[in-house]
Amino acid sequence: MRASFYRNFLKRLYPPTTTKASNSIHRIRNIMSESDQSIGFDTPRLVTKKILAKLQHEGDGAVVRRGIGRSEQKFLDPFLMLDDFSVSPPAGFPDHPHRGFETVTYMLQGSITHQDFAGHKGTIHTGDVQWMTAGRGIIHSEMPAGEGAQKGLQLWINLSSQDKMIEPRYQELLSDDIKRAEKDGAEVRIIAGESMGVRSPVYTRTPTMYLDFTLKPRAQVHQNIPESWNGFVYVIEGEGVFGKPNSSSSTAHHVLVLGPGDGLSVWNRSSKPLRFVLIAGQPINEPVVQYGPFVMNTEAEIDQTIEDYHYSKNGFEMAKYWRSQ
Ligand code: FJE
Ligand code: FE
Repeated sequence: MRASFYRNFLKRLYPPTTTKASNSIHRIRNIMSESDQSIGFDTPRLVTKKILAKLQHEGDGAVVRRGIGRSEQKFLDPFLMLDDFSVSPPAGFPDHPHRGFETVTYMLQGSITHQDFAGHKGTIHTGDVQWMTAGRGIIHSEMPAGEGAQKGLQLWINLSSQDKMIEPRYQELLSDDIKRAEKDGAEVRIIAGESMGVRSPVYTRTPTMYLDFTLKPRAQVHQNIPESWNGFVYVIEGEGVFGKPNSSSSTAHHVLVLGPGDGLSVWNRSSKPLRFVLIAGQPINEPVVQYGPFVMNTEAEIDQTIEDYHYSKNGFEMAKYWRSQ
């Protein structure tokens, strides 16, 4: 079996540490804890591309580190954009539309208030997630709700042609409701998908995995990822070894695009915590035509969208007199 081959390969590189050869109980325990880390996959995914998300200005005075959606990586089907954002009042993302995809906002520090043209209003705080399906149309503002820098990640996930014009909807996950799991110094918050036998309740129209891992020094993790999906890592904090045990380490603010395989292995060999998100999704395999906040399949659909937005129709009806407060 290839899984056991890989496990043995790792064991050879990382033999269980024993201080005394005679200490057979320790030896057995160490071996067991290693196999507890059970690698449930056959083919480890390797990092095929490493991209530094440099700072740029967006919205009205906000700064973002764009990981996906920059020239080095325009698109990673089904992902259109990943921004690591920081906004301090009075900066923010004032009234703007979306059509044809989902935005997922995950707060890392502080709060953001969201208001939309259908009267929805809400504030998400550190650790909370807003999963917004824009569908046929949303116009909203996203503004900082506290003093100083309010930080988080915003991911844009494409919708398939049959879902682009669905009714908009929101799913809000409060920090306390986000399920966690922990194993041997590796903690995971499960925003979407499944990890360590725990599943998120979020419904993802485009099948998606969104996991937030924190590894203590010397911890490792082996996460399954469906073989046909595209995936990447974004390093939030610290330094880690991704893919294979002898690869060079990656530091904060890097996107690591993953190659083919059915799982990811990560090691924290540093003396500080390592925090990263692992995001993967089923590719849609359709043409993508993007015009700013509108993402459709054809130029004609983009022209139609611009017209709908301009004349407040086909989903943008509420736009006519609406302004955020
Ligand atoms: C947008 C420019 C933008 N990244 N991260 C153009 F800035 C935006 C936009 C955001 C955004 C909002 C938050 Cl809360 C976090 C972000 C870009 O709103 F939609 C377009 N079209
Ligand atoms: Fe937005």
